[in-house]
Amino acid sequence: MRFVGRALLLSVIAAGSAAMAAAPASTADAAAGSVYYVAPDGSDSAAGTQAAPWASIARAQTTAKAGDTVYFRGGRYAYTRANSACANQTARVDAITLNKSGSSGNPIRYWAHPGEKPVFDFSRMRDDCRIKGFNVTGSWIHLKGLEVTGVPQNNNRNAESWGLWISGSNNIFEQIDTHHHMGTGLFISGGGGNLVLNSDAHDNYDLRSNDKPGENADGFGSHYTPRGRPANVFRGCRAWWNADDGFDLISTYSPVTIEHSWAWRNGYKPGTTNPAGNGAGFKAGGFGGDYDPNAVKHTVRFSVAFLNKAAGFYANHHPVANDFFNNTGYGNNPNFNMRGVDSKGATVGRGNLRNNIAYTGTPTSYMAGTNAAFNTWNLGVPLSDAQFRSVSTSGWDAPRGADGSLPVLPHLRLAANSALIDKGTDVGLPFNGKAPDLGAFENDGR
Ligand SMILES: [Ca+2]
Ligand SMILES: [Ca+2]
Ligand SMILES: [Ca+2]
Repeated sequence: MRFVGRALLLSVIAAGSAAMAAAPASTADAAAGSVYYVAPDGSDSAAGTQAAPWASIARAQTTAKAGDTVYFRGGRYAYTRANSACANQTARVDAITLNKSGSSGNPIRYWAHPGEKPVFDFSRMRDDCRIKGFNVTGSWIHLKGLEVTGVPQNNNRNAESWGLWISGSNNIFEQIDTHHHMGTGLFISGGGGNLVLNSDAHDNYDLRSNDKPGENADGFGSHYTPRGRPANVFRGCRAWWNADDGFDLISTYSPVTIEHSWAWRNGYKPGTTNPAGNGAGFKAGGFGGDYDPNAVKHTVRFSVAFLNKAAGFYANHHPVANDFFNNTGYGNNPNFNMRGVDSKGATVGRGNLRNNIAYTGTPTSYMAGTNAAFNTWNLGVPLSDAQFRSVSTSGWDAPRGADGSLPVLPHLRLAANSALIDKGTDVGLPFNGKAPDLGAFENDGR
């Protein structure tokens, strides 16, 4: 646990000042502000107290201000229509609009009541245009413990709908379970300094997209943020069985850090091995294949990709070299694809790769031009199932810890006598023993 704590501390520092400022909100215990309650059987004309809760998040937002906490009781919050009409069949509407901001150190908190599971169910919405379940345009908002499901596509004239759409900044999305949408689970579009923490996105499938079914439903996305904004950070997140990609960072001009996150079986129709969309585990940038002089470096570290339809870790024609440190790719096609683009538009390998494991499947592609060292394919270390405590690909969706932390599984962790222990090189991140190990899970010596 000590190792994890140090890793998180360094991660927060690396994520930049905005993320540092946001961090205390996730651990704040005593809200200085007022506390309100919402329940599925509440009433928006009630007082918003625990004894007389409101019924809707919209009602709560009209009263809650910076520093306040709104608790949601367990149960189902079902939506059947958006909060505005579709102007036409390709317009965008919201079920829920969060447009009221908190402030630095005093977010507005929309939290599950401790030990309870509020479920926001949008599956019965019939609006005939593109739908955002949650549209978060405000900043300094902290959502925690909410399940978000079922945003539909109700015509075939568009690409995807979205579970959560975020254009605000400095928000925290913690222990969010976003799934079974006809589009991306959580989609950052233009915001910066957002932290997505210990959240899951799975089984998303845009079966009515007009380009091609399955082409647009990613688990998590970060796109279109202008240059110069603080990093958006994904930490402790899992993305599985999304029809397109697990994590997708195409077309963004501010940095993204993904760490301690897992992606598997993306690119398939959920629950099957029938091909659907692109199928990258971590798609780290790119601009539709073109060179873009404003590209910035993204970071993917301490993360695992396995059994994705396409690449586990993919540069996606990114113009600059991203950092890929201490990741594990298992059974992807290939595990690391560093296909980048140079200023003349020519294909070239782009990536800084250290301490990574590529095991089974195709190890790598487009490595010419990368800066790669101390990875399994550079070192010639022995690779076999015996190097790991387990190579199981099931059970990765196990329940999280009470604090939202990832389940601790033996899968793809190094065996006690593994030849991959201490074979890495110091990249400025925490490690145990005399050197970093290879892969996503540093051996703790036990
Ligand atoms: Ca796609
Ligand atoms: Ca995608
Ligand atoms: Ca070590």
